[in-house]
Amino acid sequence: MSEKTVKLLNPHLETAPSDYLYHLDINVANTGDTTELQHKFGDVKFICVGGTGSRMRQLALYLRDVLGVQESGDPVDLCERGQRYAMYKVGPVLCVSHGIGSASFSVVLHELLKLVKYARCQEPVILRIGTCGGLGVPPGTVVATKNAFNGLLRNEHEIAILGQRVVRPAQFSEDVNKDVIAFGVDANDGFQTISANTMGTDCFYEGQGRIDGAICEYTEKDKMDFLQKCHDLGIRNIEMEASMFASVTQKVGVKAGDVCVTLIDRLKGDQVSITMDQKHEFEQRPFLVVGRYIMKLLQQ
Ligand code: R2B
Ligand code: URA
Repeated sequence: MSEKTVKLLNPHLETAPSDYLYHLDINVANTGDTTELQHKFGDVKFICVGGTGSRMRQLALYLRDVLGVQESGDPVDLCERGQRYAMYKVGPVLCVSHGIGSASFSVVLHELLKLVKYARCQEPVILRIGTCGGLGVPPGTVVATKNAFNGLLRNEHEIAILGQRVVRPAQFSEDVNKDVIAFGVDANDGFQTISANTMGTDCFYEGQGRIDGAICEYTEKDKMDFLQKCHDLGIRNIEMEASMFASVTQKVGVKAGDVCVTLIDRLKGDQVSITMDQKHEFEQRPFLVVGRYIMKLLQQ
C-alpha cells in the first residue's frame, strides 16, 4: 500500500474477512475487496466533522459554492440508513456529524479512519468545525486549537481499556494549526481568529465548572479559580471533544485540527444566551476559515 494511505494500529483488521462500519452503515465486502469504496471515497482529502447533521449539511452546501462543485439539489446523506450520524460528500470533502462529546465522536472517528484506510485515501486531513465556550475572548471568536487539554488540565487523553487507565498524548498537527491561521483568516472578516489551547471535557456542566447544572458542589469562587487556572495555561476555549480527537488522530498519524467558534465568555457567565440568529451567524465563521484553508491546500 502506498506511503500516503492511512496505516491503522490494529493487526486484527488485516486478517478480518469482512468489516461492517455499523454506525455509518457502510459494508466492506467479505471478499476483502474495497474497490467500490475506493471508487466512492478514494478522492477524499478532507473530512470536516461537527456536532449536528444540519450544520454539516449547511457546510456541504457552502463548500459546493467555495469549491465550485457542480451539483444541484439537496445534498444526499450517505449514512441516513445508519440513523446515527449524517455524512455528505462535496468533491474531495466529507462533512460528517459526530454528536456531543468524545464518546459519540470516537465511535464515528474510528469508523471514518477505517473508511479512509479501506478507500485508500491519500493523506486525509480531519477538521472539527465546532462550537465552544470562550475564556476571556469575545463571543464569536474563532479558535484554532494548539494544544488539547483534558478536564484534568493535562495535555493528554485518558480512556479505560480492558479495565486499565490508558493515557495518551493529545497533540494536534502543528502544520494544520499554522495553515488554518495563515490561509483561513481574512483581515476583513469582522471577527477574530486565534490560535490557542483548548480544554475538552466529558461534561458540559460540572466538567466545565458551570454552576447551573443539576449538581454543583463547589462555589462561584472555586469555579472562577479553576477558569483562571485554565486561562493561565493558555486555554481560550472549552468544548467536549478536543483531547480525544487529538489523541486518536495523533496515534494513527492522521493530521487533524479543531476550529471552533465561541458562543459565550465563561469568565462572564455560564448560560449560553445569544439569540438563535446570532448563533447561526457565529456558526458560519469557522466555515469561512476552514473553506479558505481547504481551497488553498487543494490549489497547492
Ligand atoms: C460544544 O458544544 C457541544 C455542547 O453544547 C459539544 O459538542 C461541544 O464540544
Ligand atoms: N459548547 C461547550 O462545550 N461549552 C460551551 O460553553 C459552549 C458550547
